[in-house]
Amino acid sequence: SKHPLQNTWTMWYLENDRNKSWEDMQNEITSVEFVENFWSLYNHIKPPSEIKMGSDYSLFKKGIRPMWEDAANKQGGRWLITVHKNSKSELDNLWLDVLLCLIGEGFDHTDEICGAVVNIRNKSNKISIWTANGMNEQAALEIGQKLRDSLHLGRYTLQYQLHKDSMVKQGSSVKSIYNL
Ligand code: M7G
Repeated sequence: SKHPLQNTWTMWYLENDRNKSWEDMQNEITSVEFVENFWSLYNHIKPPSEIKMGSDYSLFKKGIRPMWEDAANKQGGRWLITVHKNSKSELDNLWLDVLLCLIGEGFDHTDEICGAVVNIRNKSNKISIWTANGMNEQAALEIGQKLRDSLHLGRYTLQYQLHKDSMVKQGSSVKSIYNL
């Protein structure tokens, strides 16, 4: 028999398209509620290092859209990891480890987790873990520390940014309110 996950998770793919609004570029791929279905999905799709420049994958709890505007994300923010461009396998391994952290629910404040995103960009790739309430410092820090420990982040820094700050940024970089 199959092994149920604690939550059902939805995978999204964003493909850059000048003729569409940002929201319309988001495509829901599928939802998984069993460990076995997660692996079928994972094995079926390209790793992040092989998808088009400008595209994203997102994995979010079912019912939460991977956007700032969703009620579950509105007050939230993200732990951001800026991934060096020089290693494809590092990006792919990090993304898989993040997915496993999410579906494995290894956090004390697991209800604060909304999802995770990987952005494939020219400048640098980004992996971020979105949480529900940026003002819940204790939860944010516990999640960040857990990520640091489980992902073997070594030289990478973790920066926590509020979505409300990302929304209004105009090219300039968004301030981070916590750093690990
Ligand atoms: P990005 O894809 O997060 O990072 O944001 P990038 O700057 O490295 O490409 C790029 C642009 O996508 C933003 O300036 C917004 O116009 C749009 N965008 C990104 N996100 C995450 C959202 C979102 O959650 N909601 C809306 N409405 N637009 C977004």
